Amino acid sequence: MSYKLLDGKALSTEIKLEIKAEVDQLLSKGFRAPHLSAILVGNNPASEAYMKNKVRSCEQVGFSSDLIRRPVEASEEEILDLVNQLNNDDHIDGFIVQLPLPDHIDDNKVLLKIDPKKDVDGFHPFNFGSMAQGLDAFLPATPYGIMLILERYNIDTSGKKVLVLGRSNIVGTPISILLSRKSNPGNSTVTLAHSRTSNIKEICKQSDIVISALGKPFFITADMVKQGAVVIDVGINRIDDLSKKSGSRLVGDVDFNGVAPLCSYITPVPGGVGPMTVCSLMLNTLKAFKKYRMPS
Ligand code: BQF
Repeated sequence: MSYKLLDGKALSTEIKLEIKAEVDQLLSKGFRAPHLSAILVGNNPASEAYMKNKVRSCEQVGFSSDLIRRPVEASEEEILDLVNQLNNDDHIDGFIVQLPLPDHIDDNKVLLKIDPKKDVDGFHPFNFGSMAQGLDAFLPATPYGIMLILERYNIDTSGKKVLVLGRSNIVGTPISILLSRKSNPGNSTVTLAHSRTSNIKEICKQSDIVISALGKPFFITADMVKQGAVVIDVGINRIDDLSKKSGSRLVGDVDFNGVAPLCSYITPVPGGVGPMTVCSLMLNTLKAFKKYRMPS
């Protein structure tokens, strides 16, 4: 039937223009531009692509930024020292450590070392806890992006049955918390499903809103989706496609062609949640600047 696309690409462009206008205002008042730094360890091709998106978005909104590269052999101690330096650098409003880190470096140890005031990815347990209690916090970028999509498209979440697939600290767990809260978007009845959940198909078929963050291409098929459902596809999976020059293409967790005709709203991949994730990082950086760098 006729579904509406939740166009994250267009929405992120719109929000980035709003951020740019705010940055121009700051500059005209004599403030410096907000600054985002990023640490990239190694040269994982997906991470390189994500970093490019982030640096380009900084340019679009008028932030200054810098990408700090370390070789894949960098020691954990070296990265912890670097985090400490960025924590203490007054010219940096926020910074991120691009994940995944090489196996010999403990992600959690590094994330714990980030000053929560500069933690614009919202991964520090302090920000996670503040978010869970409904206090002011940096929201993790992907859940924040999903909330923005729901808000700007006026999707009613109150009293709705939401199914979240995947329980990562970065996506599944926080979005399930945010949508459970007494807020708008929010006030949903949330089910958090994962690899040990039985009857996923049945639960999915009864859900008004499905948010998939599994990383399994074509996992959500038409037989699992209720007529009129809202489907948010967080998956970013590269699959072989010999019809493409590159030999591959990106797909989500959802069999888009089969599922979309059943939906009231659905996000595409690419161009859905992904661009909103990057946009949310810009919003968090602006927030860090305003909250901790401006006189109140
Ligand atoms: C799009 C990410 C998994 C693990 C680590 C636009 C991005 C992706 C897709 C992007 C992601 C995913 C990022 C599209 C950043 C989102 O057009 O569909 C932008 O750059 N993302 C990341 O930094 O680390 C990840 C996913």
